[in-house]
Amino acid sequence: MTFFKKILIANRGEIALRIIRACHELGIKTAIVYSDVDRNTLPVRLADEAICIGPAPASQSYLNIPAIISAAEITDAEAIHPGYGFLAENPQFVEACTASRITFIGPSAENIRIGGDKSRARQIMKRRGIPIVPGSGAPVLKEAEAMRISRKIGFPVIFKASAGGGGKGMRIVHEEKDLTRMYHTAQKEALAAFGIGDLYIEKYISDMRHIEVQILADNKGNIIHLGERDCSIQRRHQKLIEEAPFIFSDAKFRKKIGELAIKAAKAFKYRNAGTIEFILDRDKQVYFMEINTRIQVEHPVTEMVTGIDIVKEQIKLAAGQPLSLKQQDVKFSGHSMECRINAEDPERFIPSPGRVSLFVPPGGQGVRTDTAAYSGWTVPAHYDSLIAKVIVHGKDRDEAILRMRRALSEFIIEGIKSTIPFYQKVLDNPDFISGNFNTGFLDKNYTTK
Ligand code: MV4
Repeated sequence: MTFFKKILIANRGEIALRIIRACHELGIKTAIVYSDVDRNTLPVRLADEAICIGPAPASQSYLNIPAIISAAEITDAEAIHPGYGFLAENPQFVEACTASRITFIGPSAENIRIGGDKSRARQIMKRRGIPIVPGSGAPVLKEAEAMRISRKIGFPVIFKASAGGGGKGMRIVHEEKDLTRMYHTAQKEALAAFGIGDLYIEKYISDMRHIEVQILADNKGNIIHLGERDCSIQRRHQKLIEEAPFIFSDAKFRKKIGELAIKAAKAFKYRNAGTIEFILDRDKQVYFMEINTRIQVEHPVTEMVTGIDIVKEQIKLAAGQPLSLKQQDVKFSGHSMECRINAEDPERFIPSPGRVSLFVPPGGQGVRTDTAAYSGWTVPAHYDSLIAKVIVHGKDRDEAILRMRRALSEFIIEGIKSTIPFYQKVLDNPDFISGNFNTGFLDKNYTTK
């Protein structure tokens, strides 16, 4: 069993620390890159080596491919873990790693390209007989064509950016008279955000639930799934609460959606860890939505219910090891939930960077807090405002909710604002408690505009 001797981590914050922990438990040395403002951070302190790669703006540090490749060469790292965000889904970065004989811990450049071309991913799924929401078969390049397809599938429809993400270039079109305006604004927005204005069309599914399946694939094409997560509690296309399993799941549902996810991953010739996202409609019909080609923020809820360390698995798979588990070895136990704690105003979600004068994360039975924050640390304004993930595990969903309330109530963060009070409200909402929610839940119940 030879994995790697040293891995370079091309990320920051809680995920950088998460990766360091996996490496050290595997006996692998770690090197990390950091920007000027991240000098006094826990990942920099806990990695075996750290290299400053530039000033705070990500474009000059965490997105600087030559600087990161040089850091791997200087430290003799054999592999790079990109975490999530930054370069994690940049196929050119994967190719730069390969050109320098460095292993990218993640999927192939081609996997990432397909993941980033949502219209094409849909077409591949359709050809393989995986259900997709009715809509366009290719990017819709003319307004007249958008009208023809929308009339055919029936309003309301939703325009989505082929290169999409984060809801940019997404528009719901309720009636024919809105189409022209929506088509052009969506196209403009997509072009500005991604440099590609291509749109595709789907039938708009009201009250959809966002259900996704974690998969693991080795380099020989063996693929297993680690069950589903419900990520329907979103605000402006940012997931805020995730849980596993889906409250209305059972062995039959899990087998069905899990096998669909594996079939989808096989169609993409997928490698390493990934996620297949599905739309679930009110009749519990599942439709492929997109594929995420990275370790995700919410991966811990799956770890809590399966006992599998997904980051360690990523490393072993990238080293060419065959999958160590068979599907029947994956056992599910209890219920897990994650709240993403941001350094933001809990009412208006406005970023609240600054010095954290006191930071005491929750603990105790069934509580895991993934964070790189500490008392005295300063949250920089330059990056995403996620500062901690509180993840709980309980024997069932009710126990997980009680435990999450208990954990949040003991979490002390002073000096900056955090979104903890927002979660405390949601955890008391009867519809949240009963599982009676969908992706429209936050917009309906909370003035989050
Ligand atoms: C949809 C949808 C309804 N029908 N797709 C996709 C990404 C995720 N963040 C939101 N997405 C949606 N995809 C179909 N076919 C509804 C959403 C959606 C949404 C769309 C526009 C504005 C706000 C939204 C809030 C939640 C879900």
